[in-house]
Amino acid sequence: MNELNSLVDSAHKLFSAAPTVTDLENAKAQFLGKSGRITELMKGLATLPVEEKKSRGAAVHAAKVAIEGALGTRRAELAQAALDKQLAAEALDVTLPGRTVGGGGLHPVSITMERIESIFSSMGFSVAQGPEIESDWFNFTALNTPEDHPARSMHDTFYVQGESGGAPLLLRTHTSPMQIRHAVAHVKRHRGRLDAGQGMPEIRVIAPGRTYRVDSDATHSPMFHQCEGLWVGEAISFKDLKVSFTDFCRTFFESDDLVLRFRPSFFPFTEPSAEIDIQFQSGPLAGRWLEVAGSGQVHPNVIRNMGLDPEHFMGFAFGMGPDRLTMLRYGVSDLRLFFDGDLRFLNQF
Ligand code: 2NM
Repeated sequence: MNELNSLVDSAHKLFSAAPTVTDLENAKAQFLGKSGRITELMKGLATLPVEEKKSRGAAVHAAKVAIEGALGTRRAELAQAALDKQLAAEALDVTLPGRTVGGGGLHPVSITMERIESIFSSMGFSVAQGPEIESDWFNFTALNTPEDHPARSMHDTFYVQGESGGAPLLLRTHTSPMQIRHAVAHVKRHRGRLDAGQGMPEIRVIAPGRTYRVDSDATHSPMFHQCEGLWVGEAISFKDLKVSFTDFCRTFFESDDLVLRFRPSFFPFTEPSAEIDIQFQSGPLAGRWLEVAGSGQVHPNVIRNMGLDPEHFMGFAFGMGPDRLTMLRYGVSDLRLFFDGDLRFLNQF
């Protein structure tokens, strides 16, 4: 191998071995710099005779071109390596899930409440909400509940300080007082037509909300939920109660073959009265009778307290416990789980 060839060869080896751009530029200086080997050889040409200068010049030039070529190749390799490294370091994983804000959710009993409201709304009922601190009049007296009824005892009802028009105040024990309020306002609004003998649009309302009783065990909480319903018109009968409530239960439990049983009972505010039991035909609760509501034809005294004449108006009412409906729908056996605020339980809904 002649001298020029081995010069090109050693440049090639040095360049290829240069790990960084700086090393490469230093190696370049050894050949192409001001006092590099090629530069020196170029300078040496000046002293040669013309003929030799020509052939020697061409050979040195060829060597220079080869060295520059090797330099360019290595520069490109190092630039590509630097780019690859940067791309790897700055890579974005576009398949990574985004950071989400922890989502809230409705309480299982709220889900049930909304479900009840939506089903009865679709049947033409309005939704009435009102005070949880009630007067003794709306909670008991207007509902035909006598002074000596056990529900009025200190053991069963939370009384609070203060009074309303001479009547004691208490935490409502059911949501029916709201239905009385709603009915009284409805009758007042249509007083003119009633007095002119033109009748009145029917009262069709449900009253969902919190209620309170002195009671606490696996199936009773001092605060619980109720949803009561009321439908009053000129000829709203027990048949309408059966049809409406059967429809509701089958929609609520998504079960077309659900069977209902109306079992004679007693409430001061209805006559006749009935407990409503349901029976699933399939699933884990199949075959058992499960109590879901109380109901009946509104007592004439209660119709009168709504401002209506019981000789011309009648209807039905019912009351159910959304807490119990939630337990049945989801298969929960201890009511207290709903009110302990344990997110490990609540997040399952
Ligand atoms: C029940 C059972 C039976 C009821 C009665 C009334 C009203 F306002 F019309 F008098 N509202 N709800 C009622 C009737 C409630 O709960 C077990």
